[in-house]
Amino acid sequence: MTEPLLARFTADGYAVAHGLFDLEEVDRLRDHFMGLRRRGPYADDLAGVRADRRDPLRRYPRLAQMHRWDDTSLRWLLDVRLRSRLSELAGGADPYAVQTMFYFKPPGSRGQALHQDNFYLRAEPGTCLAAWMAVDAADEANGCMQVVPGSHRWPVLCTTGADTTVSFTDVTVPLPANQKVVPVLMNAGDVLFFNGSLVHGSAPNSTTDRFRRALIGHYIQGDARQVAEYYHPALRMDGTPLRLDISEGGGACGEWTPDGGIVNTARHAVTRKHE
Ligand SMILES: O=C(O)CCC(=O)C(=O)O
Repeated sequence: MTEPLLARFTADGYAVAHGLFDLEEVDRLRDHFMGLRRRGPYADDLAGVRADRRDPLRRYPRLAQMHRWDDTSLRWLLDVRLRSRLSELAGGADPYAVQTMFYFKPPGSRGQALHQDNFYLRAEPGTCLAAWMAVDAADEANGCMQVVPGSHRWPVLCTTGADTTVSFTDVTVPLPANQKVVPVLMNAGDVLFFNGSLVHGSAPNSTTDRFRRALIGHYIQGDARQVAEYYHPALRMDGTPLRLDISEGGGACGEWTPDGGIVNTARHAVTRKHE
């Protein structure tokens, strides 16, 4: 791993490994998942809340947990290039793999409101990590990832309602006034690694002709002893399953104070699967 990747991840809570997968490989993966989508539906598909008949996500719902039945997804989730970077970013120990997702994000589709992944995964102690691979070039027009640098130092925040005209999920996190949210521009084959507390999401795909596909792996740090039920069984990075405890919902969450601080006062609702 290059020192700058770890340094950026530590400072900002995210970092991009450029060109980690080559374009031929990404082309094959894109064809593979488009083929799976045509052959679907599958148990963990998600079009999102309030998807009316014209919503492009009705035709292209997100795939999830494909590694449980698709060998290509499993091999990608455990790929040595991801493994080596993830273990460096997690402090030297291999993480455990708990989720795959494929977002198609066709032209005209909604994005995903700002959120923190560990709100859903409830990995404890420690947190979760994501590897988000661009399958198409991603920019602001087609709804690239947006992140809040440094928010990995925040606790898991109490959620509020999201604007479902621009988000296929219905919860978001409130941000302090003037908080910077930055777009992450990526080429196909680049991988964005980010911490489970990092606030992130994406705006709609406002193009008429460009998909913004992404293949995503979620992991939990190797010292985690529990994770929400949806993510069981966790896998070691050699593919063998391991038993962890089930995290229950209802933990404390942070709220902003008027002077810009955070207090842990409220309690989360029950654990939900990652949306
Ligand atoms: O790809 C997106 O638009 C959002 C993905 C995301 O939030 C995630 O992988 O946790």
